Amino acid sequence: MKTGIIGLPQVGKTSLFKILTKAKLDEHGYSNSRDAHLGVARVPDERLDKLSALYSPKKTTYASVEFVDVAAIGQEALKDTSFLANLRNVDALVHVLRTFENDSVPHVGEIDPVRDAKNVEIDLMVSDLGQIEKRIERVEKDMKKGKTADLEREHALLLRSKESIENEQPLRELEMTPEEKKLIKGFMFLSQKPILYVLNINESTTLGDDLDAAVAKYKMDELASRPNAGATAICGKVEAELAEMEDDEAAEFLEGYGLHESGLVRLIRKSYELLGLISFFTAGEDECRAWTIPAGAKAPQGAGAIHTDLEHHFIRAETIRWDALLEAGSEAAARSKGTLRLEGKEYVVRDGDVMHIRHSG
Ligand SMILES: Nc1nc2c(ncn2[C@@H]2O[C@H](COP(=O)(O)OP(=O)(O)O)[C@@H](O)[C@H]2O)c(=O)[nH]1
Ligand SMILES: [Mg+2]
Repeated sequence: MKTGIIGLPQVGKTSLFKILTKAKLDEHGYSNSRDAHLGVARVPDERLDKLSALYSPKKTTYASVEFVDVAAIGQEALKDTSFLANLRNVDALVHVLRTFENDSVPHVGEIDPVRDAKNVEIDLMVSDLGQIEKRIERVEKDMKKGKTADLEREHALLLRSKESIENEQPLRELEMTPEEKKLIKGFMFLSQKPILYVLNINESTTLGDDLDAAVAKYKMDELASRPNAGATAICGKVEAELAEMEDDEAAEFLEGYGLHESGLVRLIRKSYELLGLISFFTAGEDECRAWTIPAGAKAPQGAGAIHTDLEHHFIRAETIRWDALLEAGSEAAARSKGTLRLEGKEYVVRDGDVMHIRHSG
């Protein structure tokens, strides 16, 4: 999964990127550059930590998410082909919105994340509209030479997309059949990408409550409730401090703010929800590992995430929920308790399953 971090200038995009990916970027030379930063974030997962404690494997492998930190969004940037290419390539957008106050960091006008969200959305839509209009022209030319069912289908869908944008409705809100989605996929429209709004809020002594309240406080609920959208909050400043700490110290630090988990954990979980992704685990003495699959995937498809051969030669999966395994204390104990099940090809994998794939060949 690849996520693009977008937003207006000076809202905390690069700070968030650095925290997520623990990247040590050169302080100098990124703020005005159009070059995108690429980094990989480990998906924190307490369930995997606990499985790892049980197995003491040689290696623990977390799921990962790729993040791209692009330059600030604006009409100018959206005309830049390399900027656009970087952004089109992502599966989802994290839109950082500023609500933190800091007089030394300039911001356009009053703090108003709904306004900022809408303005950036318009930029995304304008970029898509240009592309749509160009393509419509092309398709109409081709249709004059000879109509085909394919051309007509594409034409109709492009007109519908155009109308949607003209009504200020981003493409992620447009209902499409799976066939239509496939047809339009190649354009990688920006306003079609699922979006997670991330409010970057002020530091406070009641941060736990403030984070929970932020989405409603800044009236982001309406935008967040739209199709393929979500919202969460972080405090970039506190997260930056957390990122520098060892686990024990971090836990204590979080407690001091009335928090039980870091904002990043929540942010990544929300991204998974938004994209309809879940995790399952494989566990053994060599490796304990998290795998990411789409919700609704059946066991063979899950096996395919590990290796395509496992999908083709799938027979059954020995399956148990992560917490049931921990409760039993070992696979053998779980087997005798009957909590370790054998699931077949039609089994829909659930978030938190631990699986052993049995295969032929
Ligand atoms: N007070 C405060 N300042 C922040 C926070 N996040 C970022 N900043 C500051 O805002 C400035 C811009 O941050 P940066 O991440 O470079 O923003 P970008 O332009 O969106 O990439 C920097 O000086 C940061 O130190 C925050 O949560 N609180
Ligand atoms: Mg930046």
